[in-house]
Amino acid sequence: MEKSLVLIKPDGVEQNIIGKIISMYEEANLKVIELKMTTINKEFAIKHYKEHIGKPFFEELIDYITRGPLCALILEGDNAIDRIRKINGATNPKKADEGTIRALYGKNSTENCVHASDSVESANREIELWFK
Ligand code: 3AN
Repeated sequence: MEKSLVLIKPDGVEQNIIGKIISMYEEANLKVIELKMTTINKEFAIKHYKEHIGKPFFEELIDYITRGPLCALILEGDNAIDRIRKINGATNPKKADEGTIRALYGKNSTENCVHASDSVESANREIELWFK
């Protein structure tokens, strides 16, 4: 069993689609094992997105992720990390496969509704950061 840190980011919360998004994971047999609503500050956001420091979209990304409440979850299941990223779809919603969360609800490459860990190492780091 694998665990992944998932965020329903502020644009997802603003659209009132937390339930719809969680249903898509549950229908794929992924289990919610932790869940909380929280608003993060810039210092925490920089820790979460530290691999993107210096990229052209970094400031915009930090402003966006701190602008309001988000929903943080730990999901668990077989091959959870890869399967969740498939359910989420490509970073750019215009390139995301039909039926994925980002294709359905994402606005652009910054405001793309959801985050999910991209490896076992980042899942361990992100779970420690968000839930310890
Ligand atoms: P993903 O969330 O698909 O793994 P990452 O880890 O490359 O994407 O990027 C983290 C976040 O940074 C994305 N979810 C998105 O909000 C933002 N982002 C990534 N690439 C871009 C880009 N080219 N322009 C604007 N924002 C971006």
